[in-house]
Amino acid sequence: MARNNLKIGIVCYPTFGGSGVIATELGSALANNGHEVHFITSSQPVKLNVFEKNIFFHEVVLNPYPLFQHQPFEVALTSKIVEVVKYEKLDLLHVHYAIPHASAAYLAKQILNEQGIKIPYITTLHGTDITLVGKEPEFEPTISFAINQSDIVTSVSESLKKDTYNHFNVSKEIQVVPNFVCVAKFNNKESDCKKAVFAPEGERILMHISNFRKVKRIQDIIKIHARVNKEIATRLILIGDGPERSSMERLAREQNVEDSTYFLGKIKETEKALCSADVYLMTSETESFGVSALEAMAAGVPVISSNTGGIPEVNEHGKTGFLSDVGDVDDMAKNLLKLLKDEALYNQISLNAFQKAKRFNISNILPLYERLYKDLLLKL
Ligand code: GMT
Repeated sequence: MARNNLKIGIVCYPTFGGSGVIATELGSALANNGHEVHFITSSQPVKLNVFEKNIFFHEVVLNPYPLFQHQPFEVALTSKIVEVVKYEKLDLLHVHYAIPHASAAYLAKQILNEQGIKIPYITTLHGTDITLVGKEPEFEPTISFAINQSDIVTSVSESLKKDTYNHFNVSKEIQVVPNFVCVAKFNNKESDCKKAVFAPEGERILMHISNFRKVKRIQDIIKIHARVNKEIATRLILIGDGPERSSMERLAREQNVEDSTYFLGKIKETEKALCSADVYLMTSETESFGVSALEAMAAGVPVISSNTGGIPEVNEHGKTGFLSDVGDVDDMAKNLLKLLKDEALYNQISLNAFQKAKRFNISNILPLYERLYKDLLLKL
């Protein structure tokens, strides 16, 4: 294998969360570019196609033992990283989401060092590892340490970089490498779009995709739909699943919009859904970036969002959509009505959203990571 083609270990969550999706798509793009990519995860990442050339998957297996109240996942992950680095002769590790991946990578690096094997690791901070879970006292000292010990640290937005310095005892330089989208996949007008199934009378389709956690404030989305639907016929499509789903179904009934709200559950190919959307809603309490909003923009869909965290780095007020304070349902509904009632404005914002998404096209971001990998090897 030529030195330009690296052997890369990717550690990430295999689930539908944004960090796992970004890690999987980055791995696929790297493999497509000739690198050999080894995913080390607790199960096969949902978006991973193991039949692609240069892609390998190593499962972290945990066997139950009666003594354990909780399975020691981090120990199993560390041992699996050691095994894969050693036998697959990896050049570097790229860990996504600090908890517990950065600390497992740190420990694996020390173990391998004892055996004369040098393995550098790059940690990418994604969001809740910093803004919600990570800063809890139960995690903070370990996370600060593992971030500082990383050979390179990146964050997915300027906002997340600031949050990291504010919440953690981190002295390490953090480089911002924004999240990305494959524009060609989302801008596919030929795709088999099911708009008529949900909006047979030409109703306008509002859409949201997430893991239905509290932080997403899906209650705001349902309330916005309930208000706007009184003036313009709208249909709300909610994609994903998670802890808030049942209470949100209840809220849709309380707001009398259960017949115009569709809960579709988890969908792998979001491009097949977003081609039906007229407007994308993201009302999160906190959001380090908002990949699903970027995907919507790549499909030419304007975004109505809160103005928190890294969202303004993606969605620009009055240009690619509209932003309001967190929880300001009145303002969000007002902006949505303005957008839906003015065709010229809608078309301009849709075009701007698409143009902005192109800046985050994977072809622009992949070289940034490849450059960092080369820098990483120079540190050995
Ligand atoms: O909250 C999620 O959507 C999942 C979470 C994750 O780490 O899996 O997403 C975070 O990382 C994404 C990819 O970098 C970002 O686009 C999301 O904004 C971020 N979520 C939050 O900050 C709440």
